[in-house]
Parts: sequence; structure tokens; C-alpha cells
Amino acid sequence: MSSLMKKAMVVALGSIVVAGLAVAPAQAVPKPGQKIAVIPKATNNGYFTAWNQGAQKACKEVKAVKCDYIGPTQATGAAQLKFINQAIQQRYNAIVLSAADQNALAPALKKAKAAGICVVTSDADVADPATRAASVLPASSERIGAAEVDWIAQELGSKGKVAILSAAATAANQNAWIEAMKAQFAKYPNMTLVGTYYGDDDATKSAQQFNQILTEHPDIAGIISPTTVGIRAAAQEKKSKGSKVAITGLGLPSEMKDYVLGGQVSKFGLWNPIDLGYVGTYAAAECASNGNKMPKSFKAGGKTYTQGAGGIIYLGDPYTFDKSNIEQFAKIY
Ligand code: RAM
Repeated sequence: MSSLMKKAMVVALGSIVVAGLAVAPAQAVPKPGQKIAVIPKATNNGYFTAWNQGAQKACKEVKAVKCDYIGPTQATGAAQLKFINQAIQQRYNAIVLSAADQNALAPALKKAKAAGICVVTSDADVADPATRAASVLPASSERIGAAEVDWIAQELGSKGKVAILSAAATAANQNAWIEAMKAQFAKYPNMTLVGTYYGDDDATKSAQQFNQILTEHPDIAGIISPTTVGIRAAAQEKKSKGSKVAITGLGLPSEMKDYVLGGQVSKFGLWNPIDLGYVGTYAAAECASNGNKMPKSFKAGGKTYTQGAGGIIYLGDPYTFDKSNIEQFAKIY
């Protein structure tokens, strides 16, 4: 082949490659230098410490200049407002938010959007999807709620009175799981849901509510607590009171290890909160890089995540923990 022909081939191949690049779908890459506010329901909750660990990892990878974990110690919408306003005043590019109140934050989130801030909820969504760009959630509410009812049914032989010890009555995540639990109870005709109690993700109030359940229903057989604060408080009270009530729900392995090994709790579940904060923060950084619109798909940690209906991005099914794996998971989160 003449050197001229060779040259021509190289040029031709080169143009194929260039043309190939031009038609390939653009994979958004978060812009470096962003200011990201990571706002949990409450900072004094171990679950959110893990969630923030993932958020910080994502911030490093996207080269954010600020990645501030700011939030209240009381898991209420009113207490979170101050931090959303702070992010608006200090001109952050993105907010990653676990909403303690599905309605109360709407005006502040609208203000954030008008100020050019991309808001992505992660863990707990808001009621009005127009007030955030996307929501990164662990798994569908149906699966999470149904699984918790199945766990208590397994322990109780599918019979007896069961109560729910939730977080705040204003939290979208717990409320959606409770709705799904109610539907799942229909599959167990000998298991009755006697009521829902709210411990507000406060350890003391959750312990009080646990005792309230026992007082109001002396023959209670099981308690489902779909909150890491509630299940831990319940297990602690069960231990100190020597109660026989079965307990399951959503807990942090590191906080529940002693109660699983101590026999107070046989089985419970959770997803990886580190991953949840990681993907939520990636989503927020992508959105802020994309004119404050959430791209349909984005990559985080080598995986592709795609928005589904209502701008929701799911992580995957929860894990279950028992004596066989609690020690292993307790080392991670
Ligand atoms: C608590 C919080 C959080 C929830 C977990 C399971 O830490 O309420 O929002 O996802 O429990």
C-alpha cells in the first residue's frame, strides 16, 4: 500500500471515529466546582451519618467545592426550613434533601428552584413532585412495606395483634410504607393491625410510644417499626422491660447488632444508606450541571440509574439481617 493510501485510510478511519463520537448519546458529566448542601431529616441520627458518608464520597468524585452536611437535630419540617433558606442565601448549586415533612417545605423549595438551585430528594420525598427535580429512593414502597409485614408474620406464625411504631406523621417515606403494610395485612387474616404510633424519630418519644402500645394492648404480639430510631428504641425498651413482643422493621445493623445477638430482634431489614446518599448526591450534581433538569439517565459508581414515573430513581431491594450476617453488616453501616 502506498504511503498516500495509508494516509487516506487513517484520515478515513479518523473521521469514522469522530463521526461515531458525534452520534453517541451525550453522557452528562457533573461540572466540577459545585456547592452542594446535604440536608438530612436530622443530623443526630446514625442513619443519616451513613447517608452523608455516601454524599461526601460522591462530592469528592464530582469535585464539588463545597459539600456541606447541614440540618437540624429535631426531625421536623419547621426545623429543616432554616437550612434550606441558608442554602438559598449562600447560593448553593444543589440541595440533596431527606424531607422530614412532605408538605411544609414546598414554599422554600419553590424559592430554591427560582434561585436556580437543583433540589433532589433522597430517602424521603416531598408530596409535590414539581418542587424537586428528582427523588432517589431505596425501593418501591410496596416492596418495603410488604416485606416488613412478611417478616413479622414469619415470626408470629401469621397470627396476633400487631402495631406500627413509626417516625413522624408528616414523613412521606414512612407514610408510603405504612400504606403498603396495610394492603399486605389483608393477606394475613389472623393478624390484626391495632394502630399506628408516632415516635417522631426521637429516641425518648419512641420509647414512650413503645410503652404506650404495651399499655393499650397488653396482648400485643408484634411491633413493626419502619424507622431506624424507632426500632432501636423499641428493642432497648423490650430488653429493659423483659417484654416478649416480637419486633421487626427497618434498622441500622450497627445499632441493632446487640439486640439481634441478645435475642430481642430476630430479623429486620434495610438498604445501604451510604449508597442512597451517594446516588442522591450524584443525581443532584448531574441535575445542577444540566441546566437544573434531571437527565433521564446518569451514571454513579459505574452503574447507570434511570428515572421512572414521577422522577423517581430506585436503588434496589432492601437486605435482611439476622444472627447469620448482622456482625458483618454492622461493620459497614
Ligand atoms: C430513619 C429515618 C429515615 C428512614 C430510616 C429507615 O432513620 O426516618 O428517613 O429512611 O429510618
